Order: sequence, then C-alpha cells, then structure tokens
Amino acid sequence: MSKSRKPNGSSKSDKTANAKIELLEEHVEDSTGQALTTNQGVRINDDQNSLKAGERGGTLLEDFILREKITHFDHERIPERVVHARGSGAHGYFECTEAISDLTKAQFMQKKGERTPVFVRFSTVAGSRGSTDLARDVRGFAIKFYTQEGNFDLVGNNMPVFFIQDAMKFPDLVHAVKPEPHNEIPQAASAHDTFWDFISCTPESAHMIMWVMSDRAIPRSYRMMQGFGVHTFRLVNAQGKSRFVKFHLKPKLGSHAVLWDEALRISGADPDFHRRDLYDAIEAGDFPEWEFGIQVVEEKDEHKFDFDLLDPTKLIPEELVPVKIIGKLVLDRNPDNFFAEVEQSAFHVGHLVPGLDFTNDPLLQGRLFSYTDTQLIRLGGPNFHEIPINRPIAPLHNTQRDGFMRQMINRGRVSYEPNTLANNDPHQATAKDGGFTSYAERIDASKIRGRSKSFLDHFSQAAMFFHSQTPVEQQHIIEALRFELGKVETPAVRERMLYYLSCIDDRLTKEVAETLGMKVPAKIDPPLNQIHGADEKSSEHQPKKFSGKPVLSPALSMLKTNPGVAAGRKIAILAADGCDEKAIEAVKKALLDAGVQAKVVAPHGGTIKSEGGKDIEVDHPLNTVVSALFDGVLLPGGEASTEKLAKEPLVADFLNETYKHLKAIMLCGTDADFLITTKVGKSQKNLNEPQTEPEQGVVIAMKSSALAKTSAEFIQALAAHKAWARTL
Ligand code: HDE
Repeated sequence: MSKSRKPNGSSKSDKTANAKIELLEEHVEDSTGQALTTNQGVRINDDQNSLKAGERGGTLLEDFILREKITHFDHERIPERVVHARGSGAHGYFECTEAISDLTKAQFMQKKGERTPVFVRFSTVAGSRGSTDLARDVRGFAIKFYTQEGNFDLVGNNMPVFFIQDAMKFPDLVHAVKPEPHNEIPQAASAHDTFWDFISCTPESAHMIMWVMSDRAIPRSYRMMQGFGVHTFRLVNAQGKSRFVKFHLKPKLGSHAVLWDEALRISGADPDFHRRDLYDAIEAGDFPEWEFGIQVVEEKDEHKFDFDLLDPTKLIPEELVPVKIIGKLVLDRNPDNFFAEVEQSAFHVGHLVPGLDFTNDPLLQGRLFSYTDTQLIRLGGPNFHEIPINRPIAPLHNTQRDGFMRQMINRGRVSYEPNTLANNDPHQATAKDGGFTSYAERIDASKIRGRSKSFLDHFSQAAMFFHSQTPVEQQHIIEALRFELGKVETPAVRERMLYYLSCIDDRLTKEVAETLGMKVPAKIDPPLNQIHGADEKSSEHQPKKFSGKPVLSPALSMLKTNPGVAAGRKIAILAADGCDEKAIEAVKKALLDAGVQAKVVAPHGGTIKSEGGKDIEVDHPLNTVVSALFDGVLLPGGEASTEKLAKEPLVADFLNETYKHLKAIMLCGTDADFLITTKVGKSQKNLNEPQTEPEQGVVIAMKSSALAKTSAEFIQALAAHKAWARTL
C-alpha cells in the first residue's frame, strides 16, 4: 500500500477530494494478521500440498482448494488494450484556480480552490503491455475527473494533433503501425514498411509525423510531457451559449526528452523507466503537477483561421489564441494495485458532464462509439462502470439492469420509466437541476460521405512545426526520419515519403535523402489514399506543397519553452571507499533543496566507507545501472575513492556516456583527474587549471570552499536539461 491514501494538502472538510478514496477504500483488502482463505471464506490449513491418494499417489479431483486456486490463476489475464496497451497511472486532483462560470456551467470549474479527484493513465500507443516505455511513439494522457455531476474523461495525448482526419482510417493506421502480421515484428516501433507505406499514402499525416519524429516521442518522463485534448470541444454556459475549446496541460517541470541514443540504452537497462519514474516520484512526495489551460474561440470566429477547427491534424497556435490557465492537475497517490486500478481503468471520450459538449470533428465522432465498445470485451461486459476505479462519486440511479458481473443490488420492482408504481422515479433531471442537455447546434446539410475541402492543407502546419524548432531539435527530426526510413525495405515507400517531406521543407528532405542514398522525386502518382470515394477524381484532392514564408510558433519548441527548473531530475553520485563525504553531503543537500534526487552508485552494494570513516549507503551497485538512467553525475572526490574508480572500466563508460548524452557532470577534488582519463575533459584547453575553461555542463570544484558555487552551477546545468553546445 502506498504511503498515504489522503490527497496531499486536502483538509478533512475537503469532501470531494476524499470521496473517491473512500469509495475505493470499501474495496481495499488488508491481510495483515489474517488467515488464508478460499474465495468462499473457508480457512486454508495447508497451502503447500494438493490432496493426493497417498503420499506418492495421484491428485484427487475433490481437492476444491487446489481447483479453485488454479482455475482463478488460469483466468487472471484479460485482453490488453487494442491500442495504448502499455501504460501506468496515478491518482490525484484537479484544482480550479480560476472560475470560468462565464464560459461553462460544468460544476467543477465554478469555484476557485475547488478540488475534484482524478485518475490519470499515461501510455504508449503501439506496443504490447510488456513493451518498453521508451519506444518512439505518441503518449496517451487520459484523465478521469470524478466530478459531483458524474465522470468526465479527457482522453488526450502528449501531442496536439493526430495522424488521420476521419475515424474510418483508424483501424488501418493501427494495423499499419502494429507489428507486421506475418511475423509479428517489430514490437513497439514505427520503423517498418507497413507503417511508412500507410503514411506515404496518407498525406494528412504530415503534421503528426513531424511531431512523432521529434523528441516529443521520447519523453524524459511522464511528468515532463504536455497534454492535449487534441479535438476541438465545446464549453457551454448556464445561458446555453457555446464556445469552442481546446484543452491543454503544461508540466511544471517543463517538457523534456531523452536523446534517441539514450532511449535505446534505457529500453535495455530499464524498460519500466517511465513507470518507475512516476511511481518513485510520487512515493518520494515529489508530486507531478500540470497547469490546466484552455484556448477558447467564439462561435462567430469559427471560420476566421486558415485551417478548420474541426480538423484534428491542426492545432491553434498559442500565438493566435493564448492558453488561459484555469486549473492545476496534481498526482499525489500511487495505485495500491496495478491491475485493479490501472489495467481496469476504462476511459471514454464520450464521458461528459453538463457544460461540455462535442464538435463535429469526424475523428472525435468516431471515437464516441469505440470506447464503450472496446470495454465490453476487454472488461467482460456492460458493468465495467461498477469496477471501483471506474465508479463515479456521483450517485447512480437508472433502469439499466443485470449483465455479466453485476455488483449493484437494485431494490424494488420497477426497472422502467415512465412508471407510476415507483412515483416515476428515477426521474429526469431538469437542466437547472443538472440534467445534461446537448448543445442545439444548427445543422443544414446533405447526408454525404466525404471530406471537407477545408481539411486539405496538409503541409502548412507541418512546416510551421518544423520551422519553429531550434536547430538541434530540427536535427533530431532529420535523424529520426533517417533512422525510420532507413529501416524501410521497400524503395517505393521511401521515395513517396521523400516526396511528402519535400512538400514540407527542402533542407529537411535533402538531408534525409542523402542518408537514404536516394533522389527526391519531383512528383509522384496521386496518393493512394484517395480521401474520397471510388467515383471521384483524385486530382481534385491533390495536396499542395507548402510554399511561402515560414510561419513560426515558438510555443511548439520544447527548448524555447524550457522553464529552467532542475526539479524532478535524478543524478548518480559515483563513489567508492575513501570518498569525500563532506562533498557528498554539501552537494546532496543543495540538490535536494532544488528538488533533485541523488543516488549513490558504487563498485559494490551495501555500504562504502568515506575518508572520515562514515558508512554511506549504496543505492545501486555500478553493474546494475547505466548512465542513461540518470540526468547527471557527481564525483565527490577523495583520493582512495578516485584511485578505486579509476580502476573500474565501468566508471569510464559511465562518464563517457554521460558526456556523450550532453548531461551535467560535477567533478570534485581528486576526481578532476577524470578530465584526463575520460572524454569528459578531451577538449579542455588547460588541464592544469581546468576550471578556467570548463565545457558546457561540466563543473569542477577543486577545493571544498568552491562546493557551494559549483553546486549551484551543477543545478543550473541540470535545469538546462542538456549541454546543447557540446553537440555543435
Ligand atoms: Fe483512442 N482508443 N482512438 N485516441 N485512445 C483507445 O480504448 C480510438 C484517438 C487515446 O489509458 C481504446 O480503452 C479510435 C485519438 C488514449 O486507457 C480504443 C480512434 C486520441 C487511450 C480507442 C482513436 C486517442 C486510447 C483502446 C479514432 C487522442 C488510452 C483501449 C477514431 C486525442 C486510454 C481503450 C487509457 C484508447 C479507439 C483516436 C487517445 C480502441 C477508434 C485522436 C489516451 O477504444
């Protein structure tokens, strides 16, 4: 059981915030001091041996205890999610920091300071349940708000746009990205022919491809990702006035990524890296936090943009419509049981409360069908809303009955409405009494299968995204495309992709083409994805290349928006017997004050003895970790320690890799020798006075009197996230 079941900072009077906990508490089993029983409550006397016909005889069918245990075990697995199978989650709360009753009547946004319990699940999309956290992929960011008016699920991603414009193409997209059906290869990876074949026939994916090839697809932590509702939704106020809205979550720690080389390393060294990071941070009391914001567009402005608000491959640049912060999301409690809570959580984009509504985004509309449908099979029937994690805190009263695994015991003879036998209860609620009413949008149109012409500009925002990145971020997009397309075996697929890239940016295309050893085609046959039915002409739907002046949106760059906080990071203290404990203590304190965790990594487990004879607990023996699992490294010095570390090849590997991954390095006293013996000091100008020309992100404290100043520089280097100048 996690340390505290109470949300952080909630007072006893904060009924709503605790309501979900109380609801879950009813279902929590605590076996402390209890005897083992069967599922029928019969106490078990021998849990070691099955019932046999004699000591060496066969097992008897009458052994109901063995049969029950094994049968339950045989049925422990449920189908994994068809997408977003790999994930992790946590409890917390949403706090309204600015009431927006002028914009919506949703009760949980009416009062500043009001808290609503939430459960959040983060996920990758393509990989199976057991796949690595560090796959290049979109991350799901699904939030269940347990409001007093019922559950509201915001089932979003860490990217604000999507691959396709119409739900009709979703099964195709997912089939293309999942492992190829003939050999089930590759796992949790988009770098293969079927994915790029589909993409190269689907130009509407161009914008999303820029995001997925960017470092957003390899986040440093779930705590360091933005969240987006993606689609345009509606806010509806008490007067029935509707406005368009996009939902945003901005992490307090900033948005940060790892390098691709780190992602590869982490996938081997700790495939649970993100799951562990989230769990450990919450256990340590470092509660992840996001600002919750909205972009609001008046109905009259629906057509004022040069893209369609209903098109999920487009975003509204923050420079055009600023994000207004109206709340915060805090995760402060780990689940007690992964299966019961994380695995069985069932989100649905169609779980709405009064004051919110949908738009006609054709991707959103398709999702509205899919989510209940998938839970019916995944969670075994129509009563999945009764599983504790999915139960609303708002009371349920309706005429729905029975079905597999029904938990609720409905009293009385009436299960229909209207009725007179039960006074016509449960009765309809008036809008004033919180009854949900759909926004009465005026529609006057023919029923058609088709796509609006306003959805056909596929490349302008792809180009805006690429052009808004810093040079180093652009380079990473180029390298990701070189890697992904380099893995594609079919030349025609690569060629089509090069053509689509040329519709976005010439330099990007040229650099990718060079590595692929291919020429960029000047034109290609009409895309196979016709965006229309068989009887229409493709030529009418030809996507146009981006041309003209680059439009910039600095808000799209992670580096340009780095808030410069070191908090949330984890560094390794590389030390051995004879280390300088004073340096460790001084730097560790400064780090902890800045919200940075420090773990002692030593050549052996147990404890090491410092210069002064003090026992220092070792967190990780060196052979069990790699530098990619940390954001930086501190070598505290101490003559004997330096000597021992110098003899360990793994230490040099650790330092060289930390350096290569552009991370912060702090060397103290005798450990400054590592400037000479590893790559850390290769380009130092003057080795006798290394501190005169330190490289970016490498800080050196030769004397203990320099520790305070150097620790501050170390923290600054961590806050910069990477020493980007080292790549240039
Ligand atoms: Fe999903 N999606 N999706 N999706 N989605 C699922 O529901 C689906 C889409 C997203 O942590 C499934 O319970 C269709 C966009 C997240 O449990 C499934 C379409 C966005 C999660 C499903 C989309 C998402 C899912 C699989 C196109 C970003 C994980 C298991 C019409 C806004 C939720 C499940 C969790 C999960 C269908 C497109 C986000 C099959 C048909 C766009 C975060 O129902």
